[in-house]
Amino acid sequence: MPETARPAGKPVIYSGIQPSGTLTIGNYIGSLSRFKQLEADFDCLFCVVDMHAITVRQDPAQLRGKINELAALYLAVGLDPGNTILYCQSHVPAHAELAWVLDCFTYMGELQRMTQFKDKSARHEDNINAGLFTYPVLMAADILLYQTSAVPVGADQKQHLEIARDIAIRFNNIYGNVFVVPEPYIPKIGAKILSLQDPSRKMSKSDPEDTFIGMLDPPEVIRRKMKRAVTDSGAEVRFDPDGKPGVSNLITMLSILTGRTIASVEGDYVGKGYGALKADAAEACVETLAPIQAEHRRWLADLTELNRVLKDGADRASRIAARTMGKVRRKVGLAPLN
Ligand code: ATP
Ligand code: LTN
Repeated sequence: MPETARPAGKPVIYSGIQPSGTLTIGNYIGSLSRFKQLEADFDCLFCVVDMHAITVRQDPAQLRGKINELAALYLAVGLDPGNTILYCQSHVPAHAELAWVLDCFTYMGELQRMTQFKDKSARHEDNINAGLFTYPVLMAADILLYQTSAVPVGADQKQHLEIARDIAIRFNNIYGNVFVVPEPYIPKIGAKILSLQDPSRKMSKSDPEDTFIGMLDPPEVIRRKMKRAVTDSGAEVRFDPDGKPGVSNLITMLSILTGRTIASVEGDYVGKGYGALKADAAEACVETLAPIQAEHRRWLADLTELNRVLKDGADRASRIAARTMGKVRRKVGLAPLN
């Protein structure tokens, strides 16, 4: 029988988010909001990638809190843990195990080209550690362990997806059909929501507070941050990402959060100023986030149930991961476990 990389079934979707801060509206638009729609047609695994988060120094107590906070947010957007596998990366040691093997199939030169490594090493000059450098290999292991077909992420992760594909193809060329080669699944609009204070950069949860709308921000904070968002010179509300990046960023958010086209949103502001756009963008965030925040509070009030969900997810993920790991061990020639 020819060897296939995965058993027949629905295609697998995999994604991860770092518990490195409070999720932003950028994380929501670029990733989290899309997960629920995928649940029906795919076998989904969503992960709290806590091992990735420690590539930057974290306060241990705070990190533990952020892990619960993120797990509760995954659930608060409506993911069904009876169907989707929701778990914490460090609960499944196969991630670290496969990452080591894949390290031996990844070249220094490939990792040196990663823009996230360059960015993060510039921002954390005192802690340019080896984990920050091999971060994309751990991400490749996350994805390849589960024979993933598609990975929903924001545009910033495109380069990491390419390296995951290159590693999978390289490994398969040597050992046969071991891994499914994953495809990136990046939204056409909203793949890169920009910082409210510096629209030349993406919105990021590890940046200062006033640069992002947090998914857990109360309404008055959202309104204040939006009011202070940097807009562009001139007064006309027009969608022009190169000439008017700040205004275009607000139009994009408003369009996605209200389910309207960019052109129709733009049309509403003929003859109106930036103030009206900011106020409406703030209200769209408030309205989108209110029910999620309520669900989030409910999940955090029941940590026993939250931990049960994560434990069940880790057990299910471990069983799938063990199949891939067994095959990898055999193919590479590591000592058999018997
Ligand atoms: P950090 O600042 O700690 O690196 P981050 O805000 O970049 O965090 P991640 O945990 O790295 O967030 O990313 C989670 C998901 O959100 C990924 O799929 C990523 O591509 C997506 N994402 C992150 N920032 C944005 C953004 N500004 N716009 C759209 N999608 C985004
Ligand atoms: N590197 C990603 C987070 C991440 C991920 C993954 C995303 C870790 N493992 C696997 C998709 C699939 C980030 O920084 N956003």
